[in-house]
Amino acid sequence: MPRCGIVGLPLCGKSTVFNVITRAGAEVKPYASGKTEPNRALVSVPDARFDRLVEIFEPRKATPATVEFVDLAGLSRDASKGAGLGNSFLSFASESDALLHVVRVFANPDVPHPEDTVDPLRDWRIVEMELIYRDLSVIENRLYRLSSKKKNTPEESAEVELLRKLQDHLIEESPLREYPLTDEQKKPLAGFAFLTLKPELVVLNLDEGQDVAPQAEPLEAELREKGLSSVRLFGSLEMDLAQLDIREQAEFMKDLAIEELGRDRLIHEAYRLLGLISFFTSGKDEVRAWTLRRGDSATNAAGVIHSDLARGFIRAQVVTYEDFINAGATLAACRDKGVLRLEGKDYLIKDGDMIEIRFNV
Ligand SMILES: Nc1nc2c(ncn2[C@@H]2O[C@H](COP(=O)(O)OP(=O)(O)OP(=O)(O)O)[C@@H](O)[C@H]2O)c(=O)[nH]1
Ligand SMILES: [Mg+2]
Repeated sequence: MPRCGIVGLPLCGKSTVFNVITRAGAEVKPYASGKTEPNRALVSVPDARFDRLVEIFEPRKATPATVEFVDLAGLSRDASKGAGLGNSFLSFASESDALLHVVRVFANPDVPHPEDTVDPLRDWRIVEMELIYRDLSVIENRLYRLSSKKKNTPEESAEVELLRKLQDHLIEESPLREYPLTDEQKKPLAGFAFLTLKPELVVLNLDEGQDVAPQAEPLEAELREKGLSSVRLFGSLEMDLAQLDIREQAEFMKDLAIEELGRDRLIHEAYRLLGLISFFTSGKDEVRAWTLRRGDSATNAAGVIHSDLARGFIRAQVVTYEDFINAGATLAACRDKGVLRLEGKDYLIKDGDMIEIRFNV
């Protein structure tokens, strides 16, 4: 199950953003809680194609794709040195596949700011620095252990050489994502779960009607330059909207002249950032969206459904969602139009493929 960890300074609105995404109702308050156990929730990925397939097949069961979101305790300055809830927080963050970094842009005088003033660019840098220091300490521990061995294997010597380079890079206060790593080099590094190698999406948490330009633009400019994505979100407002039913929500959005919820954009962007795609299986029993990594093959897809399907894989019957709809939304019509394909083991699954696995065990 892909997992997205929510990070940021204390009181920047992490639990608010978590509630917006998950509609879970986690506690949100204007003082630090000292809570270390993170809030977790599974979120269905909104997907209009999936909704349409459910309408067409009217299955007994409909199962959308899901991502787990984890709301962590606030990360203070010097957390990597053990300040605040520092290290326990950082170890939770390392279990995530991607980070959602929340930055406070809202003013709200009732909520104290750990750095006293609202300054999104500064705050983003403080947290980035903590992530960098955390990665540095992971490398230092590993180098220490390797150097205390009598003799290193050739693999270990190669590891030491690479880790030293990464260490220098981090000491320059640069995140590992900016270090040119080959795929070959990345593989053995996976076990370290480096925080600054994880994909990161920045959420600017602001108030509706707030003139954000002077506050948010320096950070947005910096993120553009670094190639990181960001999303603007009215945290408190969307959390309130998330409590309403669909019709009330639509009315409020009209009154406030809001065209699109940040929530859906945020979940889509997180899914894309995680490098994930969806494929569908559909029938009268169940319509289901399954999750794969971009670049996964037909046997990977079979294995996600059931290990037997991967073991006894013969062929995958594939039609793209668009072809299926354009052909008239039945498999027979797809067959007539010649858009139904039989693919082998190595076929790379595309986002939106509708699949049936032929197998024999
Ligand atoms: N005005 C305004 N207030 C907000 C917004 N987002 C959060 N707040 C307020 O800020 C306070 C902290 O919000 P939380 O979501 O609990 O922040 P947090 O980052 O989870 O806090 P910790 O977990 O204690 O670090 C609460 O009083 C929220 O109501 C926002 O977009 N606008
Ligand atoms: Mg919180």
